[in-house]
Amino acid sequence: MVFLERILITAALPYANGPLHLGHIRSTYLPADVFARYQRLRGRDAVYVCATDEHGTPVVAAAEKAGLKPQEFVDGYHAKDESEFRQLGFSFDVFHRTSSVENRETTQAFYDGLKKNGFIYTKEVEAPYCTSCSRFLPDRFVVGTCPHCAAEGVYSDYCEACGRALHAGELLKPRCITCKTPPVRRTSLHYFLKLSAFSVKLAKWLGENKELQEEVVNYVSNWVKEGLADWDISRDMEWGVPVPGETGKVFYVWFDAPIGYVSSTKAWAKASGRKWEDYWQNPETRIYHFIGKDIVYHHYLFWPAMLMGVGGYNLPFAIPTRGYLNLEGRKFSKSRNWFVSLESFLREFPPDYLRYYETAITGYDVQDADFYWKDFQQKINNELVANFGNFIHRTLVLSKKICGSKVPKPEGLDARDKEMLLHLEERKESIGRLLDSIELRKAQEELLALSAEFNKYLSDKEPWKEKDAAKAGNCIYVCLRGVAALSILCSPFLPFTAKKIAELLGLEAGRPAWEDAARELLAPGAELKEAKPLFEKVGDEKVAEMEAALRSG
Ligand code: B3M
Ligand code: ZN
Repeated sequence: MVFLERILITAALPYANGPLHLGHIRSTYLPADVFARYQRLRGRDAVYVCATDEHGTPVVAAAEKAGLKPQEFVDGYHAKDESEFRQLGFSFDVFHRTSSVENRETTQAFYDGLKKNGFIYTKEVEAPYCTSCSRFLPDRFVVGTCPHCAAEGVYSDYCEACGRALHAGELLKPRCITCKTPPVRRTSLHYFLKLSAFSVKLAKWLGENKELQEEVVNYVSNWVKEGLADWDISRDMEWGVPVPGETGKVFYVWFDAPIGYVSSTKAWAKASGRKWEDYWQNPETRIYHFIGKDIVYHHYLFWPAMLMGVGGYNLPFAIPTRGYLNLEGRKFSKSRNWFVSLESFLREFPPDYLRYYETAITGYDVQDADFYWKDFQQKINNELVANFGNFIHRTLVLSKKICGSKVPKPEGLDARDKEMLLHLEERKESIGRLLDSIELRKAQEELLALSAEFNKYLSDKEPWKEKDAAKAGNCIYVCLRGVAALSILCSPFLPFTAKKIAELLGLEAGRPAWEDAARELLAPGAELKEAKPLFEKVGDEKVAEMEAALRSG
């Protein structure tokens, strides 16, 4: 197959330190999946890469709490995350892990390249050390007060309140996370990446790349103007990618995590006989990193600087960034039990319900959104079921009644019939344009607008009352064209539903066939399957049950 375009899509690598919840899905994995599925349907060479992020102090702290070795601990979450993601239909070409051999080798190669190019230096630094735990306390082993915004309970590497990455020693009033002792200072040799050397290049790249989200570029550019401090990329701990030539030192998790995008691509390429270099080093490939707004600093500054510093790599083409999801007006919090895990959602509802709802409440911007059970119910019942599902079901029921479940042959279509067929072509184009520009919510709205138009057409035409058999047949024929088109156009958003519709129509599901959506896919005379409703409404009792479960904790 000759591919017209090559695209690499990544979703932020989930930390293997806790269960996935509904909030994780919205900002990255779902939008990236909708985009990847669409790109493949267009026949483009699109690869969707993800992995678990398995290093860092959060993982070690969680493993210690669970009484497990870090490796055993992350093995569990790697398997669990992958299985839940697959249940939601996320079509990763590879779901790898940062504790892999590929990631260790690639990280060390990045380090070698940066060192060779003069961007690494070492320096003795004073680092927090806990005398009662007898260890250095990097990153999340220390909590304290943010020096920029004065927020309390902040980890020493990143402030969730103001979104700034913090440097070693900056945190005020530090305490050991395990035993609450204020740490003492001990010197240790640390490795630094000369981030300051990239200020000019980064500012230029941010200013010139029109695909980057403007609102994000605006605040990131301010950080560059404030001046970029060099970045401490080593840690005194055992769990991580070892710094070559050292013992007891590993790279900072944020150094090896984005390299996980590259190493996962390598693992995939090796397994599928492809070349990873085509994706990372051929300048014609477009790289899209889907992220949440909490990791802007790392993706708009650190990562491009690393790529620039090593040389020979493509820079990100776009970094679609989205806000947080709240739950019924409050932040998701596992510790406060304000939480709906993916696992518990999937026990109750079909995966496409979550896909539909979260796409419906997520624009291409950094606005936060809220998951409300009542809103979820309303959108599923009034939009997905009453509009989209209803049109498809009505059409199939009427096809049986009026045409004996055979696709009718069109004869002398009238102006309205023809107009509907034209609509299909137009909507296919406009939905495609929106998807290409990552306006996923708008694209899904157009999909629903299309089924609403067809519902109206069917209601206006009333083929069940029509005495003229040819006219009634024409209406069914046009509606079936609509159903067939919807089965393709909905598949990036609702892959499970798309498959069901294709089965009802006797179409082969999952072909790269976006271009065919508005064509005659069902030959007159073709047999249709027995109509079955695609969806069930979300009942009031179920909503009450979910709300009660949340509030009882
Ligand atoms: N592991 C998870 C997060 O902060 C973090 C992302 C890494 S992406 C290279 O969302
Ligand atoms: Zn301690």
